[in-house]
Order: sequence, then C-alpha cells, then structure tokens
Amino acid sequence: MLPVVSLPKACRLLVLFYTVHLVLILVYYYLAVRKMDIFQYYTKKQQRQHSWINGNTSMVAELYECPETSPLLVGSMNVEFSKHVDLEQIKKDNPAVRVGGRHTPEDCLALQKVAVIIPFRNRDVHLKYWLYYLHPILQRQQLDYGVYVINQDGEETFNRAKLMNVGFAEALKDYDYDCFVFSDVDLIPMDDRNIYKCYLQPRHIAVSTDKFGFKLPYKQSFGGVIALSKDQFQEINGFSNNYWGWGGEDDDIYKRIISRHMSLSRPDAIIGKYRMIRHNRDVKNEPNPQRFVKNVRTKWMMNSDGINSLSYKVVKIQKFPLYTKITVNIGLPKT
Ligand code: UDH
Ligand code: MN
Repeated sequence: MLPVVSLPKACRLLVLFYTVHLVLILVYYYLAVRKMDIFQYYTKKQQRQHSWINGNTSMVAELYECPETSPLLVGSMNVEFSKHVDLEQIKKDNPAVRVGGRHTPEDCLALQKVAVIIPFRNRDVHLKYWLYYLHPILQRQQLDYGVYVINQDGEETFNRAKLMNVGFAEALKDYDYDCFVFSDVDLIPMDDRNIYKCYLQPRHIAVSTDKFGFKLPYKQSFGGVIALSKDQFQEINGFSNNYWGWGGEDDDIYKRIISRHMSLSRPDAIIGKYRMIRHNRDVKNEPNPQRFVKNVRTKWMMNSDGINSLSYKVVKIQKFPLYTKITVNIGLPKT
C-alpha cells in the first residue's frame, strides 16, 4: 500500500506526463499543418513554372491568380474609324504582345486561356483597326490570349462557320486554350468591361451594335462576337460546315446550344455596345438562299456536321507580330 504522503507526488507525475503528451501532440499537429502549407506552396509554384514555360519563356516569377475583375479596366471608350492606323505603330504601342499575337499577363496568372478566332478574307483595313483597338483591351482584361486570323484561300464562296471550326482545331494545336472567342473582323467593343472570356453558359458578347441601333436585332440572335468554352463547343459539335455564303450559321449554332439544354449569357446593353466598320457586302458572300431550310434541320444534322466532320488543308501559317494568320483551303460547297 502506498504511503499517503507519496500520493500527491504520483499525481504530479501523472499531470506532468499528460502535459508533455499534450505538448507533443500540439507540436505534431502544427508541423503537419505547416507541411501541408509547404506542399500547397510547391504545387502553386509548379503551376506558375508550367504556365511560363507554355508561354515560351523560361522566367519563373512569384505569381498569384489574377483578380476576378481586372483593376486595369477603364469602362466605356471612344471608337472611330477615321484615324490612320499603322501596324508598326500598333506593335510599338503594345510591346508585351508576343509573336503570333500572343499575350500572357506579367504580374498574375490569367484565369482563362483564350483563343480569339477571326474569319477572314480581303479585309486588311478592318483587321488593322481590330488589332489597334483589341490588343490594348485584351491586355487590360488580363487574359492569356492568342489572335488567330483564319484566311479563306481562293475566290470561292465564303464560309464563315467552317473557318471558325478550322480556327478551333488549329488554335488547339498551338496552345492549351480553354476558351474560344469567335469574332467578326469589323466589330469593335466600346467598353472594356465586356470581357472576352467564357462563362458557365455560351456567351453572346456583341449584343448592342450600332448597325442595329444598339439593340439586339432579335431575341435568339447569336452573331458577331461569341464565346464558348472548349467543353461547350465540343458539346455542340462546333459550327456547321455547310453554310456557304452569307447568313444562317449564327442561328444554326444558337439552335445547337438550345438543343443541348444550354442557355445564353449576355452583358447588358451598355457594356455590350459595339461599332461595326461600315462596308458593302463582299463578292462571293451573297446571302445564302438555303439558309432557312438548313436552319430547320439543325437538330438532325448537328451530330454528323461539325468539328467531327471537318476537313480542310492548311496552305500557310504565318506568325506576324500581332496575329497568327492561317490560310486554309476549305473546299467547295457540295452540289
Ligand atoms: N468576312 C471576310 N471576308 C469576306 C466576307 C466575310 O473577312 O469576304 C468575314 C469578316 O470577319 C466579317 C464576317 O466574315 O466581319 C461577317 O461578314 P459580314 O461582315 O459581311 O457580315 P455582316 O453581317 O454583313 O456585317 C452584312 C452585310 C452588310 C451589307 C450592307 C449593305 N448596305
Ligand atoms: Mn460586317
């Protein structure tokens, strides 16, 4: 039997033992949490290195994600087409744009990698204005972006939608883009808060164009400038390849979106303001009389007509200082 006097001493030892135990547990947890922090730090750093290597530069910088809203935006802007613009000067004014029209924000990790696809033939004057206005805007929007001008080779009937599909396929060979903005060459945004990025639903970006009195021409319209994520575009099998001549391809892609149970996202009519450079209808892009009949069949045709049936021949790829020009033979309409 223990003597009475030794009992408090045993208690003291017990308390000491449990205190040491508790301290050890606390130290262990503290170290475990720190280790997790360190682990996360390294994964983040790896992400950074990865993004810089993809951007063709060996620089490794301490970067964090860009904010949801860029602090560089200025809001509404004056847009006019009377001033003379010069490609050399545009390049000088945008020193951070890399060859091929690529840009990656310098001090943060862009939230999206955006390929801007422009269907094109014989519109060099319009393209100059587009580059003059859009490069500064896209940089202020803190996007990791590239500009792809898809130039239809030859003099045959124009096919805007097929050129868009080619742009999607070719841009993906260049970089791991996750968002695709499809833009006419003659449309210039009047507000840089209209972000050229992708949303949870396909985005109609050019909603309020001067040509239509700064209004949506009709509720289902989905033309001019639109944005779809890679997944959204694949989900609808891209654009149709079979709209030759002017019109109908924008209503077709709208129907594809609705038939896959997606909806549209749009900016408001103020932020969505656009100017279109005035022009006449181009030769070999006359209104397509078949467009209405084709629009009726979208739902049945879309599974077999789109990026899964796309065929074309690249004629030339030119990496200019402000854009990548891909000249492509897209063939002839089926007779
Ligand atoms: N495009 C070309 N070259 C062409 C045809 C079309 O680059 O020969 C591209 C270009 O990106 C253009 C887009 O396809 O912005 C759409 O063609 P568009 O500008 O002709 O389409 P829009 O809806 O046509 O503007 C309306 C015709 C306006 C005629 C008005 C006459 N008063
Ligand atoms: Mn136009």
